[in-house]
Amino acid sequence: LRNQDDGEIPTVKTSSERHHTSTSESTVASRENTSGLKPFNWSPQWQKQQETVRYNDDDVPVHVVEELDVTTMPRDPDAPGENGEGIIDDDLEKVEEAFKIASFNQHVSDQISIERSLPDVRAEGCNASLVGDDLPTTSVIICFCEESWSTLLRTVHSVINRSPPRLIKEVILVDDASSRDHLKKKLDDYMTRFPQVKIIHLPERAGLIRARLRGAAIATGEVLTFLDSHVECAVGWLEPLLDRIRLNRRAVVCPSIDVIEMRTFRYSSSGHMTRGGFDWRMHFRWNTVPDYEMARRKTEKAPIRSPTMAGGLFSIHKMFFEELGQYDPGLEIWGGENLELSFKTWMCGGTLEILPCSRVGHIFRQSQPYRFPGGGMQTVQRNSLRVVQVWMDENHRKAFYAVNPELKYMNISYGDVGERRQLRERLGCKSFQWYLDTVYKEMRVPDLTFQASGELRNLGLNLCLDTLGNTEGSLALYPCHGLGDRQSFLYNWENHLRHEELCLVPYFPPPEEDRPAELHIDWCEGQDEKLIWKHTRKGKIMHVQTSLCLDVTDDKRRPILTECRKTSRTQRWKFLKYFDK
Ligand code: LR7
Ligand code: MN
Repeated sequence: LRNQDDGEIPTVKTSSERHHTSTSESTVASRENTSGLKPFNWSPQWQKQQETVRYNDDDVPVHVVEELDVTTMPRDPDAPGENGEGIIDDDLEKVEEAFKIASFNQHVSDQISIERSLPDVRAEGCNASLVGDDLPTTSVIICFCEESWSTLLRTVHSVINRSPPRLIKEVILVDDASSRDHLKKKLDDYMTRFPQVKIIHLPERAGLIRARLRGAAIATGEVLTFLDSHVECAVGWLEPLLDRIRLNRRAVVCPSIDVIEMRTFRYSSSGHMTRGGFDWRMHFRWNTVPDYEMARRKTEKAPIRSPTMAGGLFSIHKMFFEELGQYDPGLEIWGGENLELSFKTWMCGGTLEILPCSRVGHIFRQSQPYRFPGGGMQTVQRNSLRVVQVWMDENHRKAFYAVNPELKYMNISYGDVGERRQLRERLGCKSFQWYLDTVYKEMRVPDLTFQASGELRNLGLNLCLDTLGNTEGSLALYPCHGLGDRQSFLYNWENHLRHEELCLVPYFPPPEEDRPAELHIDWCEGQDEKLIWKHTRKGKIMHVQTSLCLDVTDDKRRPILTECRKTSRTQRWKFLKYFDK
């Protein structure tokens, strides 16, 4: 793998062996001997595709897959869910039950064909794009734990129906010790209709990271393509991914992840304007593609360089995956592995891109149908710590701990990272600062001069301020859990109270409602005066503009602002950690 395809990515692979006198098109059948391609058409009939071979300016054969219009099918186009339509489910009891089982509306999913049609939401020009006729083969690896029947089947069917068969070396299903009956013999029996599907049932829960490693270990394709178990691959999804890797074997590529709405199962485009980032709590974030990256790209369909990937859906050359040391096998259950792979891809000689021509829908949900044996937040934090310890430089590690002081106090054991650090050394990877400067220029390393940070405890009630996960609107009081996250706040030298990049501001209900001012979380911009708080040694937190003090409602549930009193138990607050200037 080394010494190949380094440096700038070529646009088209040149070949001197091929000589053709014209750039005319012909069907595969008449060119079969020169192209090595066979026409392929696969079920179901409404997705029949025609393949033609064309020659580019360098006279290199490239093929283009021309899909029939997948939105017009011989079956009933008004059937539920077709063309990615959603269903409004009125049976609220069933919906509630479905959410309990699956964390999404399984009841609606069960009403939709497992081979439903989808709208074509690719960027402009994608359907006429050319890809090489010597694409590498891929093994598609899908890990699952307690997945619903209809969504798992829809995932597998969409892979098989919408991928050229010759490119799919195999589909590997890794069952991460699920307990549900339909994921055992019933699944094995069902899948016998697809000779290319292999199933591994893990006897013990491995977590998605080690489950993927198990799948990768038996994969025989040149490229590994990972998918979540509740996705729908759209027409033409695979060829662009494999083509980027054909051109550069250190390219790691993600499809654009469209949204399958968890309540209605409506498929909707996520557009062509987002890429992956992260924040200093080590949470993955979607960001708008910044101007410098927009300027570098010449067309809407051009690959988007992305600092990070969401984690679930991507293709990587098997050799590059191995060169990078695969995933850290010390990562448990869920989380962190997406940032690990993103950081090292960039820092150790690769590129990470999102392709607007490759579309895969994913069901985004708010909770999980499986258990976290070691606790959800604890597991994710431990994983994040391993990634931080290995891939960040000294000053970034400091920044990380400053923003997350709880993690220092909790003294989480993240295990031995010596081997992973050696890997970074051995590969001669670039620094974390290089990575930020080169591919994530808009990312700021936090200014470490806070006055205070960590949980904000009400001393009168011994409860902590909590965002409840809200990114705007009201806050709450909750028993202190000491895990940081939603209970983690910063007080900087500008006298702003912050949670991540958001600010705490007073909210005044309309006067006729006759309620006290509340504490809300909101964007920081353009509010100036409104953002200033004064935190005294005695524990008061006073909003300077209004001279009101941070207090708590009588039912002890919500933070409010009241007249400052000389002695008041509930107006006393304390941060976890205080700093000198
Ligand atoms: O112990 C487990 N074993 C598993 O096999 C836990 C999970 N899994 C499976 C699970 O059945 C699913 O297929 O792993 C997959 C991912 O878990 P999800 O779907 O419950 O979580 P998610 O979609 O929020 O996960 C996102 O973040 C994860 C961090 O570890 C992984 O990187 C997921 O692959 C990733 N999913 C995506 O990137 C899809 C887009 C979502 C976003 C943003
Ligand atoms: Mn998922």
